[in-house]
Amino acid sequence: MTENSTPIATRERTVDGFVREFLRELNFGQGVDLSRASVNDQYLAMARTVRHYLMVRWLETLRRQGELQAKSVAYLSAEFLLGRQLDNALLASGLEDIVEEGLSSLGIDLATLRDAEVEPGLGNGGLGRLAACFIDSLATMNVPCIGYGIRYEYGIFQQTFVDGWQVEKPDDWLALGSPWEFPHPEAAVRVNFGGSVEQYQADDGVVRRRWVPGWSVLAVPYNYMVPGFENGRVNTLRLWSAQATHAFDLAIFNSGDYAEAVRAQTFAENITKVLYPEDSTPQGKELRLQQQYFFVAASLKNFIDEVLPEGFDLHNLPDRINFQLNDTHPVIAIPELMRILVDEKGWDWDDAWSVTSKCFAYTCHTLLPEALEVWPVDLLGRLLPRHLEIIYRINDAFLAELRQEYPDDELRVRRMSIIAEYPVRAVRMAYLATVAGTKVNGVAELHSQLLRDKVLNDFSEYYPDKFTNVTNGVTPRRFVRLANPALSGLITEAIGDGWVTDLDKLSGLEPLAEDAEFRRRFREIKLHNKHRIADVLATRDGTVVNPDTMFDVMVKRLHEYKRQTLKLLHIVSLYEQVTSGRLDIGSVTPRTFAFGAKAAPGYLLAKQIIGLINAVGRTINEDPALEGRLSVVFPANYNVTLAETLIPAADLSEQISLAGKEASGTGNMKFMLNGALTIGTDDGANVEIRRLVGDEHFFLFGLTEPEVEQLVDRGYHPSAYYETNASLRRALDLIASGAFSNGDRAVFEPIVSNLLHEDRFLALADFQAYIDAQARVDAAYADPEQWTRSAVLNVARGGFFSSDRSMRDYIDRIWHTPPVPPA
Ligand code: AZC
Repeated sequence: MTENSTPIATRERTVDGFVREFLRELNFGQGVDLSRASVNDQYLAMARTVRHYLMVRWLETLRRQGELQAKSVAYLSAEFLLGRQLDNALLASGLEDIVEEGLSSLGIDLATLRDAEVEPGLGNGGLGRLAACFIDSLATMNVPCIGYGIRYEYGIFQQTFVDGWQVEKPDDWLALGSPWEFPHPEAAVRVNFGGSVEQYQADDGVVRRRWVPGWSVLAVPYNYMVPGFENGRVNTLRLWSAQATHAFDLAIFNSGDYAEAVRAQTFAENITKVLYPEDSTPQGKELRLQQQYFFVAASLKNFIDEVLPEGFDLHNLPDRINFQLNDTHPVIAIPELMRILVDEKGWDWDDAWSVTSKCFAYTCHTLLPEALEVWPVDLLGRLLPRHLEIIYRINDAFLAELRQEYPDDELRVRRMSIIAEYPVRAVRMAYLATVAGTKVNGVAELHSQLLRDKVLNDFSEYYPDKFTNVTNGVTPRRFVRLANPALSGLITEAIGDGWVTDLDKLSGLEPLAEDAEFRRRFREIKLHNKHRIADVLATRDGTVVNPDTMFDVMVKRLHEYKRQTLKLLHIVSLYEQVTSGRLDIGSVTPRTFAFGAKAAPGYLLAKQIIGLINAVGRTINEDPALEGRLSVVFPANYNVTLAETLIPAADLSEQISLAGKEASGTGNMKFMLNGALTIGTDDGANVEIRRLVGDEHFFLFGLTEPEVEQLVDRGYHPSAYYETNASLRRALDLIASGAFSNGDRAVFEPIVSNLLHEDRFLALADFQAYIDAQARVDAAYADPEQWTRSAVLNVARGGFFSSDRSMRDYIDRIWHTPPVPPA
């Protein structure tokens, strides 16, 4: 690196240097002076200043990448749930101390600026947040990676409560400025849709087919920095925004039809207008398929035309890139690459297939059959006619192969067809990804096993080597180092700071679980974190929580399979026993039950459950007899930012999905690493958490996956549990009586009757086991020394759940992309 190419970063890493840079940004970037600057002005200037410090590293990373042409990962994901950027950028660049001091010399409080940042909520939940953790880890591990996704103008909706019911508001996250992005309108690429396919005679005399699109839009890239932790590497996240090819029709405008004049523009820009808020029940909406093809087509084109050097021989593409498909959303990339190679480059089919089938790998994030995306062929054919043809041809070849392998098993062949025939003819995207991908992975051991043995069983028999597991992980930078500064300080004091990039080092804390003084400090930190969230909730919502209680926390999307209702039945049962006088409040472990959950706007039962949680919460919180001992908090709009203060305060982590339904979970890992104990079923990554931490430090309950299957096969009758279990009956009767709805029995009737007559996720079957496990929790909590010992061991044994480890597994098992040496 020459001296000239490092203007800011190396020369001005001092408090004075930072202050100068900051004031310059405030004056020349925001156009205000300090005395008149709003908090938002200060935040924007601050963000840009920090950005400058990373810039040299970013440019250097790009330059070296161009030079080395090392094998990279392109992480294709319709969602990146990034969370706030400022703190992460400060941490990565090692500027925290300088900045804090510099700002305070100007009379500015860094915390106030932090709070001014609106988080980019460009994802629904697990899968989107996982993508954000993964790109953080790859940057930190010096692995070349480019993230490709969608720049939604509106992210995941803002949740508010009106009388306890969820009301969604648009998430206008760009309204106050977006200092972390770099738009490149000059690098926009055209993405086509619709039209038809024609046959023509090419120059070489061969008859070929090509797409004659009906309409197109521009994809404008917005680049984001993805800084590694203190290693000087800055990878890129490229999010695409849709723009019309022509702004508007001047002739129509002049004739006075203003709405018509901008129609095309509005239509095009709708593609990236808003994130679909369905998590795990995709709606087969045309706009959603448009979004998927839009970002994937732009990304492939960008990679081939811009990232690869000129003249690159695409036969070598598999040596240069892995396109990782984050769930089925980007799977349309497979026929798109075939189309590019066959139609645009003129390759023959077999050559194109041989390259394409080496470039992609697919991660599945679900076990719910309804979450596996399927696109009706009439819709797909209308929007992407050539891609549909290509998919049919891929399927023809695949079925022919299968018939050779299974000559007498036409039933199996049909089962495995990429094209489903019922209820409508449709493309099964997971099957397409499995046929074309080099690998298919689940996200926890149990999940991968169930994929192999059940969901994709035919495929795992046919392609035994394709199937693998990579257990999820979370980034310790954001979810420990930043989210829990007090605990981080204690850990660093005990074992040094190497754990931030090598989380296995946490095992060094094991002996300290036996050290009374260490445990005392650990407890003190937990209490401190409870006060911290109590302050946040008091300021944000005016909610009062008592830090001197057990924090029992369940935060995740609202879904029946996750069983928030089971948690609720526990609470209602406790309340019922106390108010009916069968249980003395003095003998109840004081608890604060905390929920956080958004429901998909169209998921009515989930929204009712939110209403019920709030109604029960209101009743309990208003009961003077319970004051200070039992309370329920449900802060609206649970998001990454709230998670960062809530999780470090938790004592008990609720991971109570029905066994065999939660693919992995990642919240469970964040809680563990922040010293909460888990009450959980044998599901997803809970299985691995329990194995690592040990049975004595984990509260296991409930049916196992095979038991669930047996029970369902035998015929599950939830009402039988209601009839034979008195406390369950009393709890359900209390809800049904209208006790939480001013006597109105109709309000929560659908929830009660669903539980009694359907209960798809066996909440009633697991009720008693859950109550018993909660009694074990109470007993354990009564001994603070033993509890803290377990909590410390949870941290010490949680190193496996770093997303750095997940990335190593992807690299070893799927990508084979070695890190490049640091600059
Ligand atoms: C989630 C899974 O539900 C969760 O168990 C997992 O930890 C997470 O992905 C990351 O792998 N799934 C989703 O968010 N969405 C879909 C469509 O599965």
